[in-house]
Amino acid sequence: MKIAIVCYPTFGGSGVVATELGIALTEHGHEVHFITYKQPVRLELISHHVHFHEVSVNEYPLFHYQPYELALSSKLVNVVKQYKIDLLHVHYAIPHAYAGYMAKKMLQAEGINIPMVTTLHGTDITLVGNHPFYKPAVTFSINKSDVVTSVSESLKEDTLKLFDISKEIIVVPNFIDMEKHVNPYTECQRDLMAEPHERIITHVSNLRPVKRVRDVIEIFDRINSEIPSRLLIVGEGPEKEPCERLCKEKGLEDKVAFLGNSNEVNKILCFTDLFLLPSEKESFGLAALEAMACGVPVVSSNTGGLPEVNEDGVSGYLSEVGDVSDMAAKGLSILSSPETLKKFKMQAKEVAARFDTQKIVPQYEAVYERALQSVAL
Ligand code: GMT
Repeated sequence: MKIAIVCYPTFGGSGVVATELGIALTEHGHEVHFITYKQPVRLELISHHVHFHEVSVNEYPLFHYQPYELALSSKLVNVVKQYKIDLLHVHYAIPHAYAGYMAKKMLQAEGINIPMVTTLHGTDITLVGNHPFYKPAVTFSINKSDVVTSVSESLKEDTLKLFDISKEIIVVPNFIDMEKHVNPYTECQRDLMAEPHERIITHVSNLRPVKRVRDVIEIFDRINSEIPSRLLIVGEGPEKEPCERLCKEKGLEDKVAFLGNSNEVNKILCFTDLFLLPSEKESFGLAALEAMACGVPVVSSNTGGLPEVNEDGVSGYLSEVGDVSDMAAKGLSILSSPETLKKFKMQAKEVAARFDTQKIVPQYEAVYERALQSVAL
């Protein structure tokens, strides 16, 4: 099948899922065309089955806002025609589903009937998409997609609650390539990051307010006062500066390292003992799954889809959003002895294996078959 994938190319869960999906699809013999404004960060163009088409928007003084959706839908039309694409898969409703639908209609006018699959990732529904500025366009483009998927049961429920949806929503969870995470429990190069008696705690996100990174520091502070530890914060975003200030106020500067955006997250997770994800909202929590696949237990909030991935008492623990004392107590119980930690590390990996690429990618292929059938009718 020839599939065009539209996504956000930068650091962020939806772009990562779209890129990893595209790569996995090529391994299943499909030809994949990424259409976006920049080469996706995890994409290496090493296979002739992978193509990247850049969408560029020329600056024009008349435009106060550059019309990206227009450029994207025109690019989609051209790529579909030139490469004889069979199917569009757009990740993130805004503006991708909207631009995809426009492309579909333009192609239809030329006698080309192409199905569009829309995958909802979370913030396109729970944070941005339901703002009155966007809601009618988001509702319209979801209802006009040939097949709609969401990354968790929780996001499906939120979508049905927040929008007037007439379309069935199929849940296809985030996934992880377990083969890439085969390292058994190992100390890796932890001596670069911590003293032998210290535990290593990690948080990875785009450091936006929704991630509650200040809670991460509060939880760490409580754990560190009982078990000497180090905190590694990976990612860039608006919460970085306030968090650096908070660390200073608490006298934790020497204990907390802000590592910025990193392509070496797996290496960092390899020597991590505990992962914290206390988010306000989280439709799935790909970062938690990546940690678990590396054998790192997770203490997270119980919001959104997190209970679907982080099994309470097995791969880690869940707490109410904002309950930093409870999260610290649960973190301490995991770190309390080497035996308990080892048990949670093993269990985290076992739970992650439920979301292996090999199990989830065929679900997307089944969705594609369904979408193709829907336009053939
Ligand atoms: O929250 C992020 O880090 C980025 C965001 C995005 O839109 O790229 O991630 C969303 O999609 C991921 C992939 O499906 C999910 O695993 C994340 O839970 C989701 N983020 C939120 O719902 C806040």
